Amino acid sequence: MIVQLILAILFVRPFGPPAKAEPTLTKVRFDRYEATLRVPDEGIFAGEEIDVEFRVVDTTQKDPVEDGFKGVGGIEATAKITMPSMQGMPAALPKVHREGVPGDYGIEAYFPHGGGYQIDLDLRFPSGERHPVQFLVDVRDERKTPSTRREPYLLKITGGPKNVLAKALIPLQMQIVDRKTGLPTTSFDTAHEKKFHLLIASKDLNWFLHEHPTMDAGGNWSVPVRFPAGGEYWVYADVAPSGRGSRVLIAKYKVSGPKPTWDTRLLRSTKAADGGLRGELSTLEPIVIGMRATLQVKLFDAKTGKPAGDTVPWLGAAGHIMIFHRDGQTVVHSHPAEDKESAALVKRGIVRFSGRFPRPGRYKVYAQFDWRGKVRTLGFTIEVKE
Ligand SMILES: [Cu+2]
Repeated sequence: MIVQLILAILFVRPFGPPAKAEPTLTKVRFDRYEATLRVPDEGIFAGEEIDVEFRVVDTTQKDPVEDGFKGVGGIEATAKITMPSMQGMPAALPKVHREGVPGDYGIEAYFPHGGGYQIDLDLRFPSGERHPVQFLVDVRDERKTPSTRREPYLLKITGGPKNVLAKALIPLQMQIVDRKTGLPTTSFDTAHEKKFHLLIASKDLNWFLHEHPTMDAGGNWSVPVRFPAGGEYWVYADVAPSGRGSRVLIAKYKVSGPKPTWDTRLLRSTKAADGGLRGELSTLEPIVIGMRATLQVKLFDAKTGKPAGDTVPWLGAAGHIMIFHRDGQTVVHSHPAEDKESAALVKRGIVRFSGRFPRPGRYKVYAQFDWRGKVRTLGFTIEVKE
């Protein structure tokens, strides 16, 4: 036992388990058929609408023209896109259309961020046969060239006084606009018990707010907000328009008034406290850009110094973590690890999250926990190296 422990310390500590790569599966055989997902050579990028093609062939029939098997035309298909590593994330139900060549089909997909996705297809053949098919794809992080990025939705801050003053309580009014129609979206899926998670951060990222606005029938979202100082703010809408999957939309907002009184430098810090709850942030393995990594927050009662194992679930999870790159425009999606081991650790004051860092640089990490009747917010700053 002791030997094992020493070995574990010796071997696990210095190297750590490798960051997690995502499995891929793009060719599936079923019955006498074969379905192939055609991932472009350059890969699939997050934050772009893309037509992902797949082909279904009958392996008992040779195609005399095309060097291969005969395509199966006339299939009616529905698709569902999910992320196995993020159980709470609403599924996207993209349209599937037939291409000109029999056997070729296209999925009108959109992947909100990099990582491993599962595509489930329900194929209904003209013969009456019905086959479920599952693909696994690894989606690359967003490319930097803005021209190629076309998020189909837009966060529009609509109402409120023209000149917003710091420290005044104002109704922040927003719409999620469908770029194609120019109209506000009125139907959303629920993620972590809410349809709209509103995150606001000062431009320096050191002030942070997490709220849940309410919507009227016309798609107008509203929430009272008190901005603490003059300056620029990032407004993030974490929403899932019905059937279109989860995404984070970003807008900028300007507030007039005196400058912040807080330290606006983004200094590295892995320790934080709020309302008597103290937290320490660490990573279980060295962070590799673009790979899944585990973040761990150890919680303590600041008064006694003892582990705080008495946090309770909030919005359907043991804790929530929001991570922003210094540029304010790169938001890292992270969710609590959802295995038995993790649940047992929470009782010992240890909460683990799975996250993926797309770029090197400094990141602000906000972890929130429901502890002794209140939501506590712990702000950390970490550096991710190339
Ligand atoms: Cu929320």
